[in-house]
Amino acid sequence: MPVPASFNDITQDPSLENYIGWVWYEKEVLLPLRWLQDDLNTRVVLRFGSAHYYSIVWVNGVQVMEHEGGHLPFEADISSVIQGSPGVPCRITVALNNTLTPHTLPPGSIQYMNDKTRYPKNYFVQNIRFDFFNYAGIHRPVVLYTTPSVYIDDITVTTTSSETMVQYQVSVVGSTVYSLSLSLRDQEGKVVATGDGPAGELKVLNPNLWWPYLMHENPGYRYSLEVKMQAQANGALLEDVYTLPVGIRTVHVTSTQFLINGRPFYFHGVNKHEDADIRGKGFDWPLVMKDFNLLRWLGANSFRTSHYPYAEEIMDLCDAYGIVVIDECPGVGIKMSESFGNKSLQHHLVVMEELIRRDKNRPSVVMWSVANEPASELPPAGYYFKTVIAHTKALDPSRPVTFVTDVNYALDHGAPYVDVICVNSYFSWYHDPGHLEVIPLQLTTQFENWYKTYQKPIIQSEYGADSVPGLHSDPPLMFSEEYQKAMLREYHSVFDKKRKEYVIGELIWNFADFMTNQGTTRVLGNKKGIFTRQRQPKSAAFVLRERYWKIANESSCLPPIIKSHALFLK
Ligand code: BDP
Repeated sequence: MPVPASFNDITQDPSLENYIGWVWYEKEVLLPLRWLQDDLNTRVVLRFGSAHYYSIVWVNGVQVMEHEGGHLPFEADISSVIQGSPGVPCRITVALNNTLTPHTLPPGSIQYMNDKTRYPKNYFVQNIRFDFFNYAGIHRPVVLYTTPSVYIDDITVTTTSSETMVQYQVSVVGSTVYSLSLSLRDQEGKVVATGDGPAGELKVLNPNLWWPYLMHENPGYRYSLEVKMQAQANGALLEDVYTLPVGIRTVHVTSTQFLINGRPFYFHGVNKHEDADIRGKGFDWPLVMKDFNLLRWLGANSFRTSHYPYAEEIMDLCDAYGIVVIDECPGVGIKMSESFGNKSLQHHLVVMEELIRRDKNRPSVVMWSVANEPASELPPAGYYFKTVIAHTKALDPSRPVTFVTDVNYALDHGAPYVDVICVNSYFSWYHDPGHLEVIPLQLTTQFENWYKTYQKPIIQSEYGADSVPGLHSDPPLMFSEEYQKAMLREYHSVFDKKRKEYVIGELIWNFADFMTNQGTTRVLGNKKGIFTRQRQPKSAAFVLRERYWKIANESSCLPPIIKSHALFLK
């Protein structure tokens, strides 16, 4: 089985495609001799970018770690297991289980079909309440790396632009006696600030701020923070050096605006999935680069990581290109009342800790989303979201927090705790199917109700319609490319009115068609993409492209270089 990849679509075996339960991976690798001999001062670490969902890992038959949940990295120090055995291959064994329970994220449940007249013995299905194929496998790169035995374990950086300070905190593990020196370099390699010790502030004169794509002619500017640690251990001088890209930017939310570096930011972007033919959710560089080229072609300045954290390599590109991210945890399909109990809540808090630890230093991440479309009308959702959101804010006071709702404004128990209202709606699709004419009234009412109740800015975090590429109909009928386009136009006319007031963003559902469970409403998956699963544009992509470039062009701070590009598009 290739790694990284989902295992589901690699073979011709339908039972592997829909497999639920344990799978095993095993590989032998030869390690450099010096890793195996230098047993005191070198630490060897085995790291997984992600694996779905529950993982147990052995090295040379010794269990070194277990981890609950996909989409996030986990690692273990394997030095003691491998050292002292030069020349012997290192055997890495992984057992993975993709069974979901009411307390995993996402939740799910196993249902045994006990009617012997209809199902074979021990027949069961896994029920999920989310709309994407439940791919499993080792989805992201697996690496072995080394550090000295005294090492930099973590760095936290926050930035404020008033005095243009970069605040840092460094944690070192392995000894309490060490020295730390820091230097911040600009993109020309010039040192612009220096510091020492485990915590402090670096002052940057006339900084180049990190700006979103289409908001500045040089978006995604990142300094480079070099952190150098030195320590004496076992008679040797140990040195660990880590270089972290740092974008200087601020984020603020008012009752009507989302401000990046003090300027109003309007999210014109997409929702995505990690999903493609054959590889499923497996990380794939050509696909990732194609997607970023399409985002830039589209004039999208942002996306939400619907409905789980994306690969770190993708997040690196967001930082570099200035693509703004609403970073969502895998809290999708939280519908059963059991999933609002203490066991689920504790796990949700741990997942937020893992996500924030991974992504806290990323300038592209401007907001955390703790869930998508939970049953937030259920009374326990109030305490549940109050707790998850408070915990998230305690871990990272520098960013706003939200969750994405499709519950009626008057019934939602989680909305009081969010900083930005993110609302999904499918007028003329799941409600009043075929009736495009209801959109203006229903969408306006939706916005007014939410705003009157909470006086918080609103993002239309999902809206969309399926279209089967190549199906045409005029007048527009559902599933044709024309219907998808017409639906967009109805929504856009309301957005244009409300973005003068308190609507701060629109994210289309979805960037590309994606695979789902089979069902009577899904034709080889969800077809709400503006691109096909193979990343070819449907007609709707051109409508959105024209709109996004027009919005960018209207923005007063747009530099001439982008304006001319926008003109060229016309
Ligand atoms: C929304 C969900 C999203 C679905 C979409 C749809 O958030 O995951 O794929 O509906 O049905 O409710 O297309």
